Amino acid sequence: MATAFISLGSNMGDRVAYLQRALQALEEEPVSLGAVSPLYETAPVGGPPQARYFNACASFDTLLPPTALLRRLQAIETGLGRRRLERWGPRTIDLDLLLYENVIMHTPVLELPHPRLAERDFVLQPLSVIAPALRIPGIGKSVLRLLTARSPAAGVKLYRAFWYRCGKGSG
Ligand code: A4P
Ligand code: MG
Repeated sequence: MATAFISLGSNMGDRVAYLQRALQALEEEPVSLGAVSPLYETAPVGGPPQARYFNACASFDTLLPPTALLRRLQAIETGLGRRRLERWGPRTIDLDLLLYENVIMHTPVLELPHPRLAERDFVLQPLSVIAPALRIPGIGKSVLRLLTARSPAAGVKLYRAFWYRCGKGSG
């Protein structure tokens, strides 16, 4: 089993519902969901002028190797109406693979850890709640250290602490 972390984002339509449906779809995959972070409302970073995002992170255990896992995440995005029109543009759902164990890889389809993880408050803030001591391979610093080294997380506002049932059989 390998432990993986993903980030979830949505800034179109019923954003909370898209994030919830993405986690439900993930639970239908061969994965065992671990922790789900609180939900944050965040100012868009990069791309064209666009609506605010909801962002969260989640961890799970899986037997899927990294590239197969990315393909499953992309299939979930497609199933939830994601259309890739422009980079960093608005989206119903974005599922990024942040970390997969301590794997470091750079291929045209998959980079691990996610290359922009350490510079994004909308990733570091939720990740710091579920895995503050997690060390980022290649950088060698913990999530909490990366977050606190940045100026106070601007544009990242707690929206809801509990928004998805955590663990199987709990509701
Ligand atoms: N790819 C490579 N490595 C990975 C990885 N670790 N996880 C490739 C996921 N994908 C990875 O992704 C483009 C390509 O990256 C894929 O074909 C995949 O093979 P995409 O999801 O099709 O397009 P994208 O999301 O627009 O691009 P990208 O580069 O993933 O953008 P980011 O960095 O995810 O940024 N502002 C706020 N507040 N909240 C957000 O969630 N998200 C973005 C997207 C911009 N601004 C945001 C947010
Ligand atoms: Mg993406």
